[in-house]
Amino acid sequence: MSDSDLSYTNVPAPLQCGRFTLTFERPRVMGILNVTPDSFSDGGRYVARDDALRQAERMVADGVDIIDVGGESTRPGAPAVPLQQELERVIPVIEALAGTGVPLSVDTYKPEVMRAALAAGADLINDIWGFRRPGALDAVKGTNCGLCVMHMLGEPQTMQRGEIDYHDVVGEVRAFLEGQVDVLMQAGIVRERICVDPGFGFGKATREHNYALLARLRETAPPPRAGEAPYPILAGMSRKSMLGAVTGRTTPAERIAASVAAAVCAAERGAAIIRVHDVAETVDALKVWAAVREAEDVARLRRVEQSSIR
Ligand code: 9MG
Repeated sequence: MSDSDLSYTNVPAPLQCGRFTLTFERPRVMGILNVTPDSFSDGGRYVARDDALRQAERMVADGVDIIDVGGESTRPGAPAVPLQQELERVIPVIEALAGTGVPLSVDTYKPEVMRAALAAGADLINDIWGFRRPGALDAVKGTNCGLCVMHMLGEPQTMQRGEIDYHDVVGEVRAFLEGQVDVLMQAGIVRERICVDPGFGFGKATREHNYALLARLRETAPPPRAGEAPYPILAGMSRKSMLGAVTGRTTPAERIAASVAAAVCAAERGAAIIRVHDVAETVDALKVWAAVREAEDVARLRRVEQSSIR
């Protein structure tokens, strides 16, 4: 049975993404490539360009579908990085990876970095601010890159300091994403270029908000119009504190098993793209998940065949 024979309900719409069109008969794995000395879980091991490239090669060998390059940590409380420094970290890595045949994403909210990254060969802009900052929309408007619109309450420097309050976290995240997708479409960006993200950990209390969002992941996306496929949802929970909150693991690097479990939960709930540090482990786990789905499909087809014979 091929991917296209599978009767998964609600396969997300394909994502136009620069040089690529990503389809979602199965969830795609986005590997995190932090080119920062203070990244929250790999401790800056891949600061040097060559190390970053080696890490990217490893991810490709492990079956990654997209590589997300970031030059500023989004860890709670992490300092902002000056523009020039972010450009110096990220652009040489994108240039070097542009020939790998893997779609390249850039994790940035700065319009200047977006423009330079697209010129260097990036295919997708992953903006934790959801293209709300001045100039962000203009930087991507006239291009063909994919856009990841993420929900965030507050900002990375302060988001876990203040009171985090939602009346209905899933409804409020969806309303924000719906509004922001509308803004993008009013600016002339077609829906085929857009994926959405509830922003796990970004202004959410560790347990109740994050797990409500995961449990009801499909409901976090703007509802598609009649006859349209759902928006692709990106889910990023890898090594985050929401996993520490239930496992008691205080060190991010100890949260690999929990991250893989979260990835499988997200796949089961319709995630199109899963952003992870641990590519090999996640790819294996999703293969097992997909084999179960395929066996369910076979059983379903058999039931249909038998009922039509009777
Ligand atoms: C950069 N970054 C860190 N966490 C993330 C998440 O959950 N989603 C997206 N899109 N980007 C993230």
